[in-house]
Amino acid sequence: MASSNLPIILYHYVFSPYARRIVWYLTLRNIPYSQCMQPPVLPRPDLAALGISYRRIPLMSIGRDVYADTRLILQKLEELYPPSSEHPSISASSGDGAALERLLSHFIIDGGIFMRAASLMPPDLPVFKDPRFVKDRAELTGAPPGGPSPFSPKALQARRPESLSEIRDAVALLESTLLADGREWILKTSGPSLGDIEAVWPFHWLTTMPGALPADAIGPAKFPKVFAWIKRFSKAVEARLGEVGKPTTLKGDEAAKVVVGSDFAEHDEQVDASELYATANGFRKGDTVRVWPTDSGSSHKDVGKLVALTSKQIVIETQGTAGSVRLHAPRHGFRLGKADQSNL
Ligand SMILES: N[C@@H](CCC(=O)N[C@@H](CS)C(=O)NCC(=O)O)C(=O)O
Repeated sequence: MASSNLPIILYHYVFSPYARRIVWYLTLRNIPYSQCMQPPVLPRPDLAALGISYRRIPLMSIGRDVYADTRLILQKLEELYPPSSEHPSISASSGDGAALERLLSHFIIDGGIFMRAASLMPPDLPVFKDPRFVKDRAELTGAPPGGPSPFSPKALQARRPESLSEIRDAVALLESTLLADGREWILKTSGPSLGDIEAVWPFHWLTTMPGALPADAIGPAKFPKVFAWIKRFSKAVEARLGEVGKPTTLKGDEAAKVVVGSDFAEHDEQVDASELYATANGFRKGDTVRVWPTDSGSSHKDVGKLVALTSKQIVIETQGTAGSVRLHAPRHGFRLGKADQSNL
């Protein structure tokens, strides 16, 4: 269990749609945090100084624990900040609503909707003229070095028709099912909820990039309910952002000092002896292990001492020039290996 009066720092960059999921959640729940802005391409020395080689954005520190992956970050914030008058709940704690939150997360992230949305970034965006960006994103996706990048303007153009069809299908699903009865919010709540965050973010992102969606095929005329909902969501979070104000921005070394100088957010963490993966592979607390995501950014493997392995998370202790931290990764979408098994 995490504890709540520790400093929270979000490592991100403004254009990251994944990071926006966390910014919206923190904002809607009035949870104070600072931010440490990162470059959109590698290297990221602020994270390397904490001994972290995980390359995706965002990461979030709570005290001296650092969390990778928005799904684990949201789960930890839910634990850390139970509903109160200061931090009202925006999630369904059980039943159909909780199931829908999880299923929407799987649909959008594991079901490929986000990757399809990423393929719809307009190929003429200035960023695609930057060879560093194109190469960096090829590395992210595991494309063979030296080969064509899936994020070159040509490759994007080639994938566009198929991606448009997938995104249209997802928008049509929302229009004809969850939003069909004219409700304002996905889970029929009185304001935007976690269910809305889980469903809206890639579509919202696409509407912020002129030229990403052809208005006649995927726009308000064809899908009025979905596009009105995206606008409503955007307005509601902008209004909340205006009320709670901007977070403090810390430089990398300032952030590192806060992180390594803090107490841990989680205590008494253990390798759960009943975890099949631990018994089958002989993992013990203190083993030197490697952890990495299996879907993208997989060549960035974090090495450290195993602190905990449970049904929900893998925790390792990393060592960087600024000090050591505990890095947490969710079980879903991540793999744990022995540090000496370099063939994994
Ligand atoms: N499953 C991860 C995915 C995160 C992700 O892919 N983030 C993008 C930015 S929106 C990224 O890291 N891109 C490459 C980079 O910035 O290095 C999560 O939920 O946090």
